[in-house]
Amino acid sequence: MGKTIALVGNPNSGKTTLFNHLTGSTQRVGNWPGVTVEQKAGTLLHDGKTQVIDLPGIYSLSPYTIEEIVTRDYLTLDAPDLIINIVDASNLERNLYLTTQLMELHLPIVVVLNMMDIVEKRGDQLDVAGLSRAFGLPFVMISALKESGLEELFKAIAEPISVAEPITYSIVVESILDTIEEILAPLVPKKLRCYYSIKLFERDRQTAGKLAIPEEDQAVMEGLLSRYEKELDDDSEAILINERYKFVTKITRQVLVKNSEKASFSV
Ligand code: BGO
Repeated sequence: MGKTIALVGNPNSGKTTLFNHLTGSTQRVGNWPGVTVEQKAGTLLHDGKTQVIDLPGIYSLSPYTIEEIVTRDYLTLDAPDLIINIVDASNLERNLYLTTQLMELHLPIVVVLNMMDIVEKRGDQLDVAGLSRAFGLPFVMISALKESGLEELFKAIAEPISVAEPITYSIVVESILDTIEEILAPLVPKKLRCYYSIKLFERDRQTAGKLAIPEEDQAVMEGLLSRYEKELDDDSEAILINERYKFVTKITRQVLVKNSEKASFSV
């Protein structure tokens, strides 16, 4: 059987435009089973055999919208061979937040920086090698609208790509995640343990409901989480959201030089 690539990105990041270039007239449109969310699939024009699935546009993997549920269920249950994470490079910081979550799924990822024509028109400068180093992922610059960078993208996805590593959280968060992962060891396959431990840290009820965690282990997790929440005076989900944003903000500041900032700097 051929490989499967999943296209994942924020709404309006250019997913449909890229999907059209990748699959042309091979597209099939239907609905995801049981929900009225459109499902688009096609075959990669470049090799005529790889399946490309266009997943609903989302801002995070938290299950608040039906689109987020469809996308995260597909990524965790069907496990595509590769994620193409399409990022609106003209709105970098917000879009890269989703990338940090995708890195927790133990899947290979290529990040596509779309809308580079806008970045260039603004005169902003983006250090793509720096982004790639900081995230530990391949990044490719394209403009889906202008059809530039597509050959580089085809080359990148033809290369072997290793599984993404999650970002490193603060010491306390990492140590709580380690304990949750140990609790999950008999219940969840190794490659999904990181993702599940993060979901349990976030007190994601849907995930907790799927796992038969013994009561004494639930009490251990609850004790660790509530103590840390009290210490930081914040809920556990917000603690992780803050840490992800801090990571993304720090890197964005390092790799993006805005033309407007250059101008104000020289005044
Ligand atoms: C409209 N560069 C630029 N400049 N625009 C792009 C690029 C790019 O690289 N890629 C996509 N767009 P979708 P999702 C539109 O539709 O693919 C544009 O939600 C308009 N429409 O053309 O739909 C793309 O699937 C009227 O813009 O994204 C589209 O992820 C005026 O980004 C929009 C201006 O792309 C979203 C734009 C009637």
